[in-house]
Amino acid sequence: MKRLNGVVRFTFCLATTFALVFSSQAGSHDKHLSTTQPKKPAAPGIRIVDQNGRPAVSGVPSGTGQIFDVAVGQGGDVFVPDTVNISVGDTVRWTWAESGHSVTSGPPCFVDSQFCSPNDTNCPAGVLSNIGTVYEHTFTNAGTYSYFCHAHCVIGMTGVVNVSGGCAPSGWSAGPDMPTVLVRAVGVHFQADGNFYTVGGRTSDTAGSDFQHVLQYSPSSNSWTQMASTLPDNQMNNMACGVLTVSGTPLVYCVGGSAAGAATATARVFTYDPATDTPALLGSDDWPGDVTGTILPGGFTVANNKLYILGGFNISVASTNEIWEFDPTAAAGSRWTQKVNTPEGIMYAPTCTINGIIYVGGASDFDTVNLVVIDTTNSFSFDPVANTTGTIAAIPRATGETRGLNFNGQMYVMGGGRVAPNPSNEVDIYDPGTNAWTTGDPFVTGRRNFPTDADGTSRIWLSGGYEPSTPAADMEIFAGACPSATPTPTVAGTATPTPTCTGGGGTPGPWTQAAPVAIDHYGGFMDSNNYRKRVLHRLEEELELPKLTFQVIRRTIATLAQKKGTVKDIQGVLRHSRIATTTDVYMQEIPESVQKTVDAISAELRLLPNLEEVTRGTSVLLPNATKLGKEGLASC
Ligand SMILES: [Cu+2]
Repeated sequence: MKRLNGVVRFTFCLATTFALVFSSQAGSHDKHLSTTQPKKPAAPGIRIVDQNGRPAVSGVPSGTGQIFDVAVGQGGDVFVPDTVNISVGDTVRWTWAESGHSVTSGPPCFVDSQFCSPNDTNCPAGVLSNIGTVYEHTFTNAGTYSYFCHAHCVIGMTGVVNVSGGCAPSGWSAGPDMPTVLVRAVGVHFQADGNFYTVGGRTSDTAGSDFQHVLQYSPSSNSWTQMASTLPDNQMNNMACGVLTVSGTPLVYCVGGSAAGAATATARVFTYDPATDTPALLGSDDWPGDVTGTILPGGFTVANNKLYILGGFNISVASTNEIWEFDPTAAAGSRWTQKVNTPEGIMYAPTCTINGIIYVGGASDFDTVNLVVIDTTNSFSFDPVANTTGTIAAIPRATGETRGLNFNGQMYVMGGGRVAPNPSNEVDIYDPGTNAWTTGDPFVTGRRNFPTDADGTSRIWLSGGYEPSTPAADMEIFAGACPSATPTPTVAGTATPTPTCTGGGGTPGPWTQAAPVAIDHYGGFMDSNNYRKRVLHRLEEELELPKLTFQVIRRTIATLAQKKGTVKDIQGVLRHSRIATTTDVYMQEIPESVQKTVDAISAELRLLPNLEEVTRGTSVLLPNATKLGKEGLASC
């Protein structure tokens, strides 16, 4: 049944995909293909190569130290493919198809020096390399690695390497205890070394219990270490922290905070460099959101190398509703910019950034009648570029005093809250693509005000906090589910697919997966990168296709349509400006491997007995059907 459902969904979504391909991708790859590609020797079963004849990236992590190829400047100022999904220990190999480009790590247009062409040295220089250059980097830590071309970042020449830390054992497991009980510290994943840090916090609620230290959890040794340095002051509780990169160096920035038992709050900013165990006061640019000296930061998150603080807590008075943007690269004295206000006052709010949009799901508030902190379901989005807030579906339970984490493009709201039955161990998952909430695998012990963070792709760490009112030291670790139970296509003569998992085995984890859609929650088209990740990659796994991209679909359309219409018709459907593009690039004899994917898709479609009935969208295969009705889009 799963298989058939997959086919039905595939058919529905293919219609959507066709529409997206026509509307957003038409013509964009016209120049990418050549008729004289070297061919890999054909292997049994389906095997796909890219335009250069190299093995195509499957989108499924390998876990076995493989090499993944990316072409630099192929067909324009782009990386092809611009997203690769690999496992720890895998290598990405960039090959220059054109001169005048670089591979430079960092959030778009900000060098963070984690890796760079041609030799990983002096990354801020942004050395451009010539055609034929080959640069390799092996990824040893899980995480989401953004990179860009130094010359063309501003026009969108960017790429992403998603590095999975593996998938076993899937689900929650206990980690080692911290060296101390700890509440109200901030959890920070530092991608450059792969470690999870706690910054500040306190060991009880009595004055003088402030913890002016950083704890380091190393996933590789599965152990905690208290760093030697001492943080600048005792206002260590409820800070807003995030990793920002300046002049090629990523640092942890922390803003605000209070001392245990105090009714005042600092506005100062300090940095902490995990690489050297060095804290430093910024010395300027105190947070303007705390002009009264009594306001703690609310929700916080990093977007595009800027730290955002949403709302706050005017201690024992009220929640606040200002949004402040901190740009570490701006001149001293001008690093803060006030944005629009939040729709309601929020504090201790679960907040994260997904594809540049900031989401809040649940938040504490202050009951000004009974003078107590309460939990709410307040939820909204904030677009930091447009400087607008938006509505989203409200989190299904009230919570607060916890974090929201971006985990594989969804927001995970981790337990939290203080009004019974909180604090909770529930994990609520918000999917921006569907504007819907689901419930994830809960962790074991409910808690609030605990340090937590994720590597973005495969691990979530949390530790300590109030359980339910007593400071704790225990740790829980989530390992993401295996990306697919059958990550590698079966090769004839091999008994079983090669699972990348051990221990937990090939059983998919318990995390929920929303159905793919093509409409975002504003009613517009989903961003094509999102669509590629959420729809194409999932269909690819579900149908065990080795590669499913916009390009493969366009080729499929052209090839299938060859038997159905004239060249002119197909040119119209694909919106090619020149008929030569249609005939020479898309309708030509294509590599055997791509042909097999075309055949596989064709076979899937033909398997369905009542195809015409269930896919109104198949009309796009007919000549001149360049405009799709809305119903075709809404069906998946
Ligand atoms: Cu470039």
